[in-house]
Amino acid sequence: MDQFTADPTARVFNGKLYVYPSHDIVPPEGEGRPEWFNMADYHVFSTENLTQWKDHGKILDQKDVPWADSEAYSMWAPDAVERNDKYYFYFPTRTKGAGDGEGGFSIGVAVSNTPTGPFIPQRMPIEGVEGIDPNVLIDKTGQAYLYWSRGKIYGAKLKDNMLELASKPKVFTELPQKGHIEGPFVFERKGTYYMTYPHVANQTERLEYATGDNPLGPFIHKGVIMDESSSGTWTNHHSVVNYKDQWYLFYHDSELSPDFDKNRSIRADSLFFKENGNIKKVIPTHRGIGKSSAFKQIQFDRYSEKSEEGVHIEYLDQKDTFKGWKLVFTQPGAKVRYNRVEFGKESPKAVKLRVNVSGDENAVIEIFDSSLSSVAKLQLDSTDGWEEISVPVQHQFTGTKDLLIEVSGKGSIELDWIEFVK
Ligand code: FUB
Repeated sequence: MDQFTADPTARVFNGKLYVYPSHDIVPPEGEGRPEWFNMADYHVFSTENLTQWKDHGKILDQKDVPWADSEAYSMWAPDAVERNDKYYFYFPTRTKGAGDGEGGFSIGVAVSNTPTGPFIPQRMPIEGVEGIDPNVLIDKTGQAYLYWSRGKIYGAKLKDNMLELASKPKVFTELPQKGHIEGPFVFERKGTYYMTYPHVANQTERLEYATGDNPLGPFIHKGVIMDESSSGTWTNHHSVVNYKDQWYLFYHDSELSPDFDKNRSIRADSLFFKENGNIKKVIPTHRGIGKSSAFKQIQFDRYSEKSEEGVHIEYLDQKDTFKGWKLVFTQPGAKVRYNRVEFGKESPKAVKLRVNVSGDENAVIEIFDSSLSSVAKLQLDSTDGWEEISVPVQHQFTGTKDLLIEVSGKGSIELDWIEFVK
């Protein structure tokens, strides 16, 4: 919520989840390419509970890559893998002298002793590779493969040094040849290799997949992992990761930049397989992943489910979307559910709500738990703008709960967040 992030590659290193995204920016006046993707550097983020994330700061800058055009703002979708206690960061960018036409991208490697850098870039890009969106798979025998895209999807074996190709690039002609295709991400599950990729089958990208018995295919097209975004964002770019026995899909959308789809933000949702190994389609949610602490602000506008009518979300500040959203209730009986709130072992004594109520003499906001017993009830007349109001909770409870908010009253009830108090 404090910078634009896109093309997320999620990886697990030493029990922690790391995300290596692209870093979309608006470039300084007169630099970069107006109305296009602009990225000057990379950050890495980590988490242990999927809710609290740490930004470890910048790990590589276009100015530090000896072979790159240091003014291209083209540090596109990256990947990172670990081998023999070293971390290899793969990234595409424009080569010096490539100009700003189509093409001109090479793929570089930067190496570090830790997942968070500093990453030291190699003097030259990987020989024999032209394109974007690198992805690396290390199979069970220890053989590493590099995948990338350039109109089509390519793959080749990597040498043990992880810096050079060990085989001639192969084009996966069995993948769609019509409609733009890019962003390969390959993973293995129960002996099956899943080749996943964004593809423009209609107007914008959707995430599709194919499977095979071998990392270099052939792959058989299986279906769609995620449909085109309802926001109209032209790109989607993803990765799939297993963390603590649950599969997740990391992807992006331009929800924090509704008027410019080249400033994107990472999202994540749980991913499930069918008995036969096929992937169940992932429907994007606002709620995302992880448990939210009951004792920190719970952004109910990132709901799991809501009534079709009588409640919607709006930005708190249209001019500064990083401030987030609010719920706006406009009809009595409207409901919003927020799953997986963690109370731990200690029951709260009260709940604080940040609300803005107008045009009402008798507004009621009631919070229920998963068994539909009332947790707290706030009755109030109109507020003086935004106010933080506390009410006692009505019974003792602990553990993980799904919460439901229901309102009644005739005016407009806006809710920013709720937070329980011990
Ligand atoms: O982020 C720039 C490019 O947009 C990526 O490399 C593509 O996969 C698409 O997401």
